[in-house]
Amino acid sequence: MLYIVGLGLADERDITVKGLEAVRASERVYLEGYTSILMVEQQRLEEFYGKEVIVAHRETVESSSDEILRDADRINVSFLVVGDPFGATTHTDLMIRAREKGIPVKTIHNASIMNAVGATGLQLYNFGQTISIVFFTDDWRPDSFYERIKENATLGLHTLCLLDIKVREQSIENMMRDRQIFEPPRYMSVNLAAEQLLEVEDARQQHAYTADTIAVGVSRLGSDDQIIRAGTLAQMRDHDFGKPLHSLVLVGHRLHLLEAEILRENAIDLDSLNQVLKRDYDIGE
Ligand SMILES: *[C@@H]1O[C@H](CO)[C@@H](O)[C@H](O)[C@H]1NC(C)=O
Ligand SMILES: CC(=O)N[C@H]1CO[C@H](CO)[C@@H](O)[C@@H]1O
Ligand SMILES: CC(=O)N[C@H]1CO[C@H](CO)[C@@H](O)[C@@H]1O
Repeated sequence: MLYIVGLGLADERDITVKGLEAVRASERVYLEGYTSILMVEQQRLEEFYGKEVIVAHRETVESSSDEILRDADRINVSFLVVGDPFGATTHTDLMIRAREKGIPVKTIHNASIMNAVGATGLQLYNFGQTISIVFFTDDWRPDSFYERIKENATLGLHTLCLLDIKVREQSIENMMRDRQIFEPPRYMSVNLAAEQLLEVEDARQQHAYTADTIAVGVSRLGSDDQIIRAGTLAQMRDHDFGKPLHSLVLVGHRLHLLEAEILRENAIDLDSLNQVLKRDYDIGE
């Protein structure tokens, strides 16, 4: 059996009981090390699970799926995924390869940012499409998310923005020389995401959002030191959210009374938030 196991959001103890049983019954345990990061060391996972954990980087999952699936028609292999297996990236590729080899696959879910974002007090039913924001470079500033935010905004829906993570990036020089030397990991902050969003709005000028659009910045969701703060996009650009991982929600203009109440509770600055709520948002029952 190939078990694809969601690990939850924060630490080694977020795994479900079912997930832990699968891991303990597996001969080999892989940890997907690229779509996201867990806030704990690999060693703590190994101690808690009582198993060696092999980190599978992007290269490994794509080029060594044979190795990952080796003998899984006879033994159990677990593939651990931070968050939920079907959170941001799906693992369809690995599932298809397993199926081709006649290996049964079982998925064990756990929390991911896609549902944990409900901790902001915004109702999951009122979210539109999720978008990803990547680090802009001098000559690569992809902004296709803009159209999708605009659609959300038209319907008054909230938009979850997943922020870029760069791990195991190689410099051009190291890549050309085929040296396995990697740059330090980078995690996009709420500050940078807000800045890039505002830059795109400045360029497009179609009012999908403005510096006054209300947003909720979150960091380390699911951990003991999580931060959830609401304010305008301009405030998101400056407020300190501390260590990674960060995510951002753009708040749609149709708000339930209770959603507005929790935004106020989490306000960076209550007066300015109230002003914008009153002026730009439709608060209903
Ligand atoms: C695979 O896992 C299942 C359930 O977790 C267990 O019953 C079974 O004995 C395991 N198979 C092997 C070969 O370890
Ligand atoms: C969504 C989900 O299944 N979350 C579970 C993740 O695991 C923890 C602990 O094992 C559970 O408490 C959550 O309910
Ligand atoms: C195009 C559109 O509907 N834009 C709306 C997006 O949401 C803001 C509030 O966040 C509204 O003021 C805009 O009219």
